Amino acid sequence: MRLTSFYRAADGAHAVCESGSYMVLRNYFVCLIVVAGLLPGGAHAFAADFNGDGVPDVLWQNNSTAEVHVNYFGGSGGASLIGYNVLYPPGFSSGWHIIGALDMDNNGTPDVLWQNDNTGEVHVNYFGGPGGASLLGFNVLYPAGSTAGWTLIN
Ligand SMILES: [Ca+2]
Ligand SMILES: [Ca+2]
Repeated sequence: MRLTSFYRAADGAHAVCESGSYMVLRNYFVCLIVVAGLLPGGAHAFAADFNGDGVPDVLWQNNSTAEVHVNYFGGSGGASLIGYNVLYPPGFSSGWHIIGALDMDNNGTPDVLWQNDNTGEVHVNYFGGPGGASLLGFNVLYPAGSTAGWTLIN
């Protein structure tokens, strides 16, 4: 599964493929999505199929509380919001930011990559269960300080 990043555009709701052509939300394997007004405050989110229905779902982290939700999409063009789950309650992930959503342990459910804002430490949190919303465990990918001087490309 590929990582797709979502960003807010300044000039209207649209999606941009990695190839540079405009595309619809549904084709998440090849598209970088830009949706005006969907991501307030410059927050950004990641898309991956958490509930395994073949339609990408969107992760959100609240700018103030660090609460993280997964929003499930479906329907025509994968453009209907059909539900959500709370992956992390308010405050749980304070001081960390999401850098990816990929199936690291190959169990069919995307896992969440986190980087510490101060130390640069990187963890993977494994998910599973109904809707892919149950935190199963974690591992350390990079210990504190080991990513100093480097910028993640995603
Ligand atoms: Ca889905
Ligand atoms: Ca997984």
